[in-house]
Amino acid sequence: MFKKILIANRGEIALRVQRACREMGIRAVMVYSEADREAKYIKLAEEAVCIGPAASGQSYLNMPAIISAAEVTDAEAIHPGYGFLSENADFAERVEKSGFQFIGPTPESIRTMGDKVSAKQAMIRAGVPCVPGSEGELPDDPAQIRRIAKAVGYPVIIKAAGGGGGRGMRVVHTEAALINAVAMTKAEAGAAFNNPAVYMEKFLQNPRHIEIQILADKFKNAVYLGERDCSMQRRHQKILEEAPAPGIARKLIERIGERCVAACKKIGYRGAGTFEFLYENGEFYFIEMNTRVQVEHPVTEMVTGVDIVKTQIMVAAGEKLPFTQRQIEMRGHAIECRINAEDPYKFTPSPGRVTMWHAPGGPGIRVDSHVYTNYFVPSNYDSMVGKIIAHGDTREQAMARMRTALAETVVEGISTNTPLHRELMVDAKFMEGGTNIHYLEHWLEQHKR
Ligand code: MV4
Repeated sequence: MFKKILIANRGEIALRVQRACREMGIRAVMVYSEADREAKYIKLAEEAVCIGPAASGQSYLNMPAIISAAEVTDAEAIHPGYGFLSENADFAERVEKSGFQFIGPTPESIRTMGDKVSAKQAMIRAGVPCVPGSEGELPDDPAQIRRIAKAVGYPVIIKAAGGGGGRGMRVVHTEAALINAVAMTKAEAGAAFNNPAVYMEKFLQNPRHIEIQILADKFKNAVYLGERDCSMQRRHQKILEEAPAPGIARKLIERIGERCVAACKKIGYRGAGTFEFLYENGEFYFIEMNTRVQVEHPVTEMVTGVDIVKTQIMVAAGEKLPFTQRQIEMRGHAIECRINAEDPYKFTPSPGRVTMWHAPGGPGIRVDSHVYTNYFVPSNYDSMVGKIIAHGDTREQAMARMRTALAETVVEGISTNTPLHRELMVDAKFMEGGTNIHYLEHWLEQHKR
């Protein structure tokens, strides 16, 4: 096992990985920007290295600074967390060329999944069901594009190969709008991702966003850890996630989970990964794969008892997965509320001094946050300041525990979205379960203030 790991991230996920290291007896080297100097997880770290000024381009995205920090501290591996460099294949490659283990998949896997056209082709070959659409990149010939759209059936969606997470997409309802939409998406994709390639899919009108968590080692062992329902989102920012997905038959999940595992084995995937699906009318359609640990990983940890971050580190060190699929059991239900430093209804960022932080507790409650009373939320980064996770034997119990936890939560000095979570937790449609990806935006429209 590694003796020392460098954690190339900040905030709650840096603390989450630091905790895994402590538990495993691994020394954690933290890196920080000038804006994060005062953070408690930096003060309490065994070792910490400043990698640059507040702007992430000069610190958390600064590859030479991070690799140098690993060199001077004699770390053996680098954990990228999520966001920042976590899905950057060039970074993973530079880490390994510098003699460190990247805690994640191979650069080739990251590259394949980063290009949404090659990702989809890999999944089709591996037998994972995908949204019907163009076979690969769209050709230039307008007549051919029209023919593909006609075969797929309107409405269609044009997506950038270099996009993902909702960036670089355009819905097309009629043939009259098609060619212009393709040209616009290509131009935007060329500018934004330096890659003008686009592809086409049937546009699903009211899907849910269901994702499958997998873990794989370097010996082609892989397991799936069930699913998460991440449909509650606004402008592609998830705000609440849960596991399992309400109302989806276990048999269906098992079938799709087994497909994901088979795909991992086929492509030689290693580490943690997430297969994102749209789910509509009882069918799963693959859209993208994430090659990192995700913000919402704790709901899966709560229902399976598997420590995803620890397992990521173990398999990166070359150990075998410590469990087989048969040993994975799902128990109860978990819900995660993301706490953001923002206006709860206008969504404008609310950075600044937290004059009071009181985190909830009690049975089934987990809080992943780096915040404490007197912490200063910098304006340079994402607004998420923590996550409250509630587990229960049933979804009803998880919701009841989450309501109690949200009632106990006190944050003063900045605005947070806790009031929004308190309202959603007593919303009739949410309580019923199974709301789709448009629900929150419609709800906000109807609850305007
Ligand atoms: C779609 C879709 C409907 N049909 N693809 C948005 C994020 C990116 N991961 C894929 N996205 C979508 N792809 C087809 N063929 C609708 C979305 C979508 C969405 C997906 C998941 C979660 C939230 C979403 C919000 C708007 C649109």
